[in-house]
Amino acid sequence: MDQLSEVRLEHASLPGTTCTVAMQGATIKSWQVMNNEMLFVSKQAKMEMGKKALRGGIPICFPQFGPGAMKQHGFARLVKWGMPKVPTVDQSTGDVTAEFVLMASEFTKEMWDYEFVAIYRVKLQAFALATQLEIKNVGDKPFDFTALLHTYLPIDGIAHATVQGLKGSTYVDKLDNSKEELERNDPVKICGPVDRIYRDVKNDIVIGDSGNSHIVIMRSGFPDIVLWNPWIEKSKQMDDFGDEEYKGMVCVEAGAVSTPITLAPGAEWCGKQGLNLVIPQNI
Ligand code: TA6
Repeated sequence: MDQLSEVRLEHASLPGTTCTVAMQGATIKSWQVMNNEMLFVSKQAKMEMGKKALRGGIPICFPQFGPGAMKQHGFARLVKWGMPKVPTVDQSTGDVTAEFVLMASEFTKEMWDYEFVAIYRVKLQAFALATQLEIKNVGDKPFDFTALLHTYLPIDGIAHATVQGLKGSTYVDKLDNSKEELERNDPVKICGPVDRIYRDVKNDIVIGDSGNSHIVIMRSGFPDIVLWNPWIEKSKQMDDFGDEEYKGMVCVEAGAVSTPITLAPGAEWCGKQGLNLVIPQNI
C-alpha cells in the first residue's frame, strides 16, 4: 500500500457517504454524506509533499501549532504517513475505519529530535466523521508538543455563518496583539477577519449557515477551539486560496494549543474530534 497517494473510504450502508484521505499528512481531503461535500477545499489548493499542506479539508498540526521553532504548524501535515492495515468495516453499522501512522525519521528529527509514534484513526460513520490522534513517546527523553485538527468547513454565505458554544470562554485575539477577551456572543458571527484561540471550551460547538443542517463538533483531549476566517486582505495574500473564497468557509479547529502537552518516556496522549451532521427532520 506504500504506493497509494490517497485512500477513499465508502460507508457500507449509507449510499454516497465517503471520506478521502491523502497519505500526505493523513489529510482528510473530502467527507461526503449522501453525495454532499461537508468540507471546504480551496479551488486553488496546491498540496505538495514535504512543502505545502492542503488549503482545506482537515490538515493535522503537530508537533507545533502556529509559528515557532519549526515551520508553521509543524511537519505532520507535510510528510507521508503510512497505512499499515487495510481499512476495516463494521458489519453491523457499515462504518469504515482507517488507521494512519507517522513515526520519527531523520527528516522529522532534524526539526524535532524526539522519538514518537503518531496514530490517526479516521472512522466514517453514517452522519459523522470521528477522528482520533494518539501521540506516543517511544524515546528516552520527555517532550512537549501542541496539536490541532485544522478543520475547514464550507459556509453558504459568510454573513449567515453562526458558531455556537463559545460564549463565556476566554480567547486570545491573534489579530489584536494577542489580547485576551471574554466571548459574550452566542452565536459568534463572522463580520471581518477572525483569528482567535478560545481556551478550555467546555461546550460542543455548533456551526450553521443559511441552510437547515448544521455540524456539531464534539471533542475530548482537545480543550481549545481556534476560529479563523482570513477575510479580504489575508485571502489576497494566500496563493493557494481564492480572493473571494473567504465568503464560503470558516475554520473551527479542535486543538491542544494553549498549554503544551508534556509526555514522559513511554507516555501517550489522545485527542478526539467528532464531526456530526445534524439534519433537522421536517416536523
Ligand atoms: O488556525 C489559524 C491559523 O493559525 C492562522 O493564523 C493562519 O495562519 C492559518 O492557521 C493558516 O495557516 P497556514 O500555515 O495553513 O497558511
